[in-house]
Amino acid sequence: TSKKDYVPFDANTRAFVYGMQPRAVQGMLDFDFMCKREKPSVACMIYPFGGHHVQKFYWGTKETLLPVYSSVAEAMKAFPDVDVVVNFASCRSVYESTRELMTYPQIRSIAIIAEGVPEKRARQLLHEAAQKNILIVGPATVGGIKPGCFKIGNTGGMMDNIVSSKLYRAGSVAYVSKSGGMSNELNNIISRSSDGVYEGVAIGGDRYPGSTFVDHMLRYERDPGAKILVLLGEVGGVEEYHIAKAVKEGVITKPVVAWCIGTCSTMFTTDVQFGHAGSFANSDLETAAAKNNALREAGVIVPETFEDMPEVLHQVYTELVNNGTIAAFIEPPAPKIPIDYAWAQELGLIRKPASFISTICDDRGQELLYAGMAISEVFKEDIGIGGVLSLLWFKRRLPSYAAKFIEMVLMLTADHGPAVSGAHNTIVTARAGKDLISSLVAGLLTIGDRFGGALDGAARDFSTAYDQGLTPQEFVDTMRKQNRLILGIGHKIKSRTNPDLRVSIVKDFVLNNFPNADILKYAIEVEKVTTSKKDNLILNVDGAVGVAFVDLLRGCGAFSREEAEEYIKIGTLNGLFVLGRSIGFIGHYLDQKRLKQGLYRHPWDDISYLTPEQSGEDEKAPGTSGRTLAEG
Ligand code: Q5B
Repeated sequence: TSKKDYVPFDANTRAFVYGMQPRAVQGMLDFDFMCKREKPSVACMIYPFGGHHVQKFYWGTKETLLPVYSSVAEAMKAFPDVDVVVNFASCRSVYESTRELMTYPQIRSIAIIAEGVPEKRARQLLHEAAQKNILIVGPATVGGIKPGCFKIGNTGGMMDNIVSSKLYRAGSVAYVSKSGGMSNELNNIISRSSDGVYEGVAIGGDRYPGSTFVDHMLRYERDPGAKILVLLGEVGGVEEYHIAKAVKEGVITKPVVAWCIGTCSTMFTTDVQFGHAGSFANSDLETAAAKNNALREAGVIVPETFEDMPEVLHQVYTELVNNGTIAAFIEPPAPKIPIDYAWAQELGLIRKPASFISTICDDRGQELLYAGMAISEVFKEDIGIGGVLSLLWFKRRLPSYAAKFIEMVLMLTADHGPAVSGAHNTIVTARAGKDLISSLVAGLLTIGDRFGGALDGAARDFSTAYDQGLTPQEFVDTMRKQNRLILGIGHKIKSRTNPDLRVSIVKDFVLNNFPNADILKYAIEVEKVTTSKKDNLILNVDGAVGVAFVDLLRGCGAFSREEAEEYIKIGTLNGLFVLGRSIGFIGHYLDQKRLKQGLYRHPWDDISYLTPEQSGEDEKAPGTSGRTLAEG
């Protein structure tokens, strides 16, 4: 490219991001937008898994798509203008990926973010990069930033931080430090004590960084945009001495303000390893104090303490403004940054009407809450499935007899053999090769007024008749006049002489445990009327559970009368049958699969074919009687 060799990044720099790092990419794009770049600095991501695809990002308030290539070769071919790579590969794969990247002559700079890269590997990479004249920043670095131009990965932190340090426009101070945290501190100090950062690089905390303090300081020396150089060194290593030498020998002529942190290490009675791998003094020479002295002696401006650094920097800056080295500066207005919705919400800056309301369960906190009850409490108090259902259906704890009744209903309705409509459909569906959910749903979809879904209707009709003061006989007569079946009455196989013991269990429990069983008692009287007409017109399981639940809702003290009516109206009670019978349907599904039953086909001889009479001699299917509707 036509770039000067001391300028690795400018306002036209385009980069590859190696690794799936959408947050870092979004941070880079937000920075670009804030700097009023025309094109995003990220050309594409390279991610070896998942094939070639695109990912959506914000460009300001609008959205844009960035490609993701699964190979370096494809990315290089698609974007020959890219000369920087931000390599997020892990310490395990970064060696191979960096070496591969370096085989492409278009690449001039690579930032290696990974921590824990083996020193031997790091040194091999440096050697190869030096031969190819490629600038390596890192390993173990957040990267670097060129205000108004380009930002490597997550450098500079959140957007509000970038704005407060004015990194959206160039200043005159170029710095080099080791880590992201130290760089952030410098961004802040420099923006307050001068016209701001011109460029900043964190070389990384490892013992063998890809580029060193002096490499960058020499670049800054040659770059006319950098007027003041800042070095933030640290205990460990001898890199800072190279700066001292360069200043002493006049290789660096621009004012250098420097400080080595870690001067407190002498206060410890034992040797101290600070956060970075390289921040350990192997000899007195490597202590921060010794390096600060050497820098001072060489002519570098070294404050008395780190706290004095802003003041010292400000003095240097003012001198350069006064002598005309730095032009007077008019601060442009800070750009407006679109902030992510989630972040704005967290900061309490915006509000939005929710699309959904939920009042039964909350999974947002550390612990799941069922109607306000922590899941650990659910188990500590051993509230059982009846208690859980009370919380999730009725948003309250019910008396223990009520919870027990609910459990009892689920157990009673769990199954009634393979012949009932729902189980039959589940079995047929399972045998057609369908999965559990399809087979279960096929069974559940048969639940309705006639089969298993008469609970709500029974609850409604019996309680209404009772409330209206109709005698059982009047109720039966009224229903007959209206040509309506009484929901909850009648059974295909159960009768007075073949009683349904499930119903007896319900009756016994309710009559012995509920404070009030008015509606159940009323239904038992109705049953006497209907069975006097026909033996199978008994109070069936749907009816018994339905009316008993009205007694529960009305009498347990946990509901107002309006609430009790509403639960019946909104169709709560059929849910008990649906839930209970799901246990059985799943059982039937598993049974069929275990038995490896093949496709079911209903036998012809079990179907009366009463088709319209045809003219001529029709071919009859084998095994059919061939009788027609006309023949009777
Ligand atoms: N008649 C249940 O009918 C059944 C009458 C009636 C007045 C009535 C029928 C019915 C209401 C709905 C209901 C829940 C279809 C049932 C359940 C779960 C299950 C199932 C299992 C399990 C049975 C013959 C004569 C006719 C009718 C009259 C019948 N019901 N009159 N009110 N309710 N009930 N469903 O035996 O004069 O001859 O014309 O719809 O509560 O689903 O185990 O199988 O756990 O899985 O086929 O227990 O009663 O009688 O329809 O031929 O009627 O009785 O008008 O009179 P059937 P039909 P007429 S429990």
